[in-house]
Amino acid sequence: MPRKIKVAAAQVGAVHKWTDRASTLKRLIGLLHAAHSQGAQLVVYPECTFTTFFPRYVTDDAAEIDAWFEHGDDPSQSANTKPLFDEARALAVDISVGYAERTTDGTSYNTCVYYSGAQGRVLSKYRKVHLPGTREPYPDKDAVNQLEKKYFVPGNLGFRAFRAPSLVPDALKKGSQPAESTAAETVGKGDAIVGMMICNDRRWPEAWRVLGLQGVELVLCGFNTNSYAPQLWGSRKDMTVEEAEKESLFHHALMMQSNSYMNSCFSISAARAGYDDHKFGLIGGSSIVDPQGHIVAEAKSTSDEIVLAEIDLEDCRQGKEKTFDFARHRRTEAYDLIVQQTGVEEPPLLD
Ligand code: CDT
Repeated sequence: MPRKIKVAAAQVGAVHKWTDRASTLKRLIGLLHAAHSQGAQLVVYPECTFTTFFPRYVTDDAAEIDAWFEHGDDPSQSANTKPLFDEARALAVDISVGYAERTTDGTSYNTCVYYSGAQGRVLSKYRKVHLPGTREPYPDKDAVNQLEKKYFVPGNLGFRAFRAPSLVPDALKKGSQPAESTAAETVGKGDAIVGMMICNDRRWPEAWRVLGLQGVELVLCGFNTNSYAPQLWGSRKDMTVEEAEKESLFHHALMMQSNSYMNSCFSISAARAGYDDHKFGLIGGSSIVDPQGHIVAEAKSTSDEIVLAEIDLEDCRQGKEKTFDFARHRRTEAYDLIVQQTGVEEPPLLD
């Protein structure tokens, strides 16, 4: 039984430090309209969508830092961001959007929410677990900093999958299945099972597997990935800027394709791309990947761009029922180190 939906990544090009929020918001709403006019039911935006990617800057100025954050629990009600959510509601389009969250108790997270346009409310929130980079700036003044450990704390919500109610037509709902049907007979027939992660999380197979174990069918991931960052990883010091950007894009595709395949799910990734402040390069490569690991749609630019595809969630079934039927093939008794140990412990040296 087909479960077809039309989905989009809204790639967002350069947003400079001096770009005013109102003009960025206008671009985001423009992208929403462009996606909607092509039939998109769900639009995925990047990480920290509403501002430039500020963890590259070094400051202790509280007012400057405050201005990068959305304050409070619900960005659909916060003055800076509400117009995007209101537009999603008016168009009845679902959106997933990343932002810097400052909670009412003053804690800072790198967050995204899933907002149902049809229901006009946030259905799920995710806070970034894997914060890359450093707490202190690099001594090398020319290095591009990634101070996420300074500006955020690790997310405390885990990787929770949820059902998005308005995407799949004729989805099986609770209580609507025949009384005698077993749980196995309802699998793969309900509303879309969605999971979210943010940027660096996509490099960690543990994150994908936790979602995979909840039957995830669609993983959404907004990102800001440097095209040249030899001080971090992914681009060696001896690489030219062009080679490093190619390598960074290769790794992005590699992780979206391999993890989608190994968890038999679709994925949508949305980049903040281009040259922020005309000097900080971020890769594009926003994509939609299918459960066999193939890229079905991909950005052609590093500017504002809609990447759109019609996908059939039924295509997740083949992998989930065969090669990656977790219930039949996983061997948890062999995986204890995964949760008992964080860093590497090598076997002892030989005599
Ligand atoms: N935003 C974010 O998490 N970026 C990291 C570091 C990029 S540096 C090459 C990422 O994993 O893409």
